[in-house]
Amino acid sequence: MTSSIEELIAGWDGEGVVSHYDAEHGAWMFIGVHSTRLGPACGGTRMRVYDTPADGLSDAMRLAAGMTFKCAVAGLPTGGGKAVLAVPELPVGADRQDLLHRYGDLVEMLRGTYRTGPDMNTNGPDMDVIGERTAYAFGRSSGNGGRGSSGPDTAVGVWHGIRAAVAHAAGSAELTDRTVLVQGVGGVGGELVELLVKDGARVAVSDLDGERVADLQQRFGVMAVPAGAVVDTDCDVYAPCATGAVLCAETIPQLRCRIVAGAANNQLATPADAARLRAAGILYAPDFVINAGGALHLIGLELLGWSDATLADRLAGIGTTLTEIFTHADAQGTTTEEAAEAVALVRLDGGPAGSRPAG
Ligand code: PPY
Repeated sequence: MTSSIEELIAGWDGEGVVSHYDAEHGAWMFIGVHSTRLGPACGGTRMRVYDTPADGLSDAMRLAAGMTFKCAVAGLPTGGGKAVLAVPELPVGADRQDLLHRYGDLVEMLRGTYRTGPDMNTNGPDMDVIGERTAYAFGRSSGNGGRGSSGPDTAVGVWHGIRAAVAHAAGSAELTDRTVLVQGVGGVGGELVELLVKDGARVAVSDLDGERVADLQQRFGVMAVPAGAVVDTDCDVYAPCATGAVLCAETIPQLRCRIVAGAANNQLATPADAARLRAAGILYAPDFVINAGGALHLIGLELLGWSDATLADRLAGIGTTLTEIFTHADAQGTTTEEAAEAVALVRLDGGPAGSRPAG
């Protein structure tokens, strides 16, 4: 069911969308500026092949709204945005550089209202190329004034979040003898595996890329779970770190975990899935809270001039914030997703820009 571009724009609660069609590459560029209430709209640029341009626009809008909540809950003085480059196929070489240059011109046109960074299928070297046309690209290499990949710090934030969730559900943050299943072991999931193993957890991994799994098995002796068996594998913590929409009416009844806490964006297929998890007795760490480590890294280090020590404190704060959200949800009888949204709304509607959200 695809909505038209007009329907999507008419139905969106964001501030605006910038669209551009790049005829040479047959690529659509969409920048969704969801909110600048707390500061410039920040969020990565996703490059993907979509069935229709409207699907790309819809993705940009949905993800931009998620960034507004993510930044607000993390206490960042920034708003939410996201961009999509909807390409007929993923470009490489000079074609890619050319497309990214023209995209950089579009970002520059917004004069800092929207500030970008890496996302699905874009990386640090891409930000270097975009950065040749605009100052508003986070995540460039250090030689180009950036602070490198945010993947490892995203993983540190998720690790703090997992400890907080385990403490809330089981009374102690101790991970020894707890089983954590990490689905997707790329840039973030792979780093998370390492942190969990060092912390004494029993770790199981799953990834469509067998080489990644074999590498982690060899380095850390982790267990491998076939992709088709992830959902009904017995574990204490299920950590989705790959694609979104893994929690839905079909998968939730099959889950055999106590906690869902992972790095993927948009893990719930629909808002009703938060209630399904709650009814199943599963503690869910809202994705836009637990995966804020990447935004803290990019915005904290590059825009706010934080020291490494401040960043480390703020990454640990993800655990504290989650504990507050879990406690609030228990007290109010709501889902953790609703409790997290309430924290974001307090800050967006009432909190002075630059302050941390009230618990
Ligand atoms: C995300 O966390 O989903 C992002 O998109 C990270 C990000 C944060 C700030 C600027 C660019 C990318």
